Amino acid sequence: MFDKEKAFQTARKWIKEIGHVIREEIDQPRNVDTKTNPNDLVTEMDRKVERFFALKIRNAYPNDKILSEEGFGDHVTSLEGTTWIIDPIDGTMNFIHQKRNFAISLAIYHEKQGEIGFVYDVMADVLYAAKRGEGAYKNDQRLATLDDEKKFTESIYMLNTIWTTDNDIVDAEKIRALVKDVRGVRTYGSAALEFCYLAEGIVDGYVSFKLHPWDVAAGAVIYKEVGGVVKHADGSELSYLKQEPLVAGHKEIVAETLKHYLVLT
Ligand code: 2AM
Ligand code: CA
Repeated sequence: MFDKEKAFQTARKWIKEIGHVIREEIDQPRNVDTKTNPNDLVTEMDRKVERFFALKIRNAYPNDKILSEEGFGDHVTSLEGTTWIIDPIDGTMNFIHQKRNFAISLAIYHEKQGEIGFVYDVMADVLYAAKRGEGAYKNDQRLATLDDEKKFTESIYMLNTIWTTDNDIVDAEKIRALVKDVRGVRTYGSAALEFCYLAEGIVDGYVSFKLHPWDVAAGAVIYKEVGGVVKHADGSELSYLKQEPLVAGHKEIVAETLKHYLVLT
């Protein structure tokens, strides 16, 4: 049986525990390795945090699956049963260069539904959390439902500026048009935190084209609780099983983005 409240409390405790360790060790010297390209970074801390969660989950929930970034998880091909989707450090580049603006992202999906989402801004000690149907929280503060009125031209939009340069995934000319048409653009470097900023209502739209399930799964649960929309860039639902291009935001802003600006190549 899936005991949602117990899983929520247990995961919360683990996140706080390992978050404390990260803060304690933030100034230690780091070996930085690269993965798929010279800017795709990983440290011993990414692996240590993921290993921590994997051991805890395998011990307490031996029948559950783990979908995670650094290799301690399972080969997950469906979200049937219960799946923990984990990014031990989302925003590794920020972790290394800035020692802040990174997050632990942990979601629990049960029978294909995102039931629990946690995004922990470790250095700020801010925990964003949601249970499906029960609202989203920033620490103890319940986040308000999004305003109905939000104009695309008055929105603040998040995107990595790399997508305004020629690339194989999306028409960069359309993305440059989007940059001109919205009020302003921000890039924070952690997809999980970017979803939480959407949930707080301090930014209104978001596109990203190469995110993995662990970057997105927890933030999507949190954002949907305040009425946010999260879609595949072709307008369909995300699978949360593979790398996918996405658009997220206020309902009207997602509609406008899909209609005028997203041309996948
Ligand atoms: P990460 O730090 O867990 O790798 C930064 O723009 C956001 O994109 C972060 O959420 C980051 O997650 C993710 N990211 C970084 N490099 C990536 C890559 N090569 N492919 C896909 N996502 C990446
Ligand atoms: Ca990561």
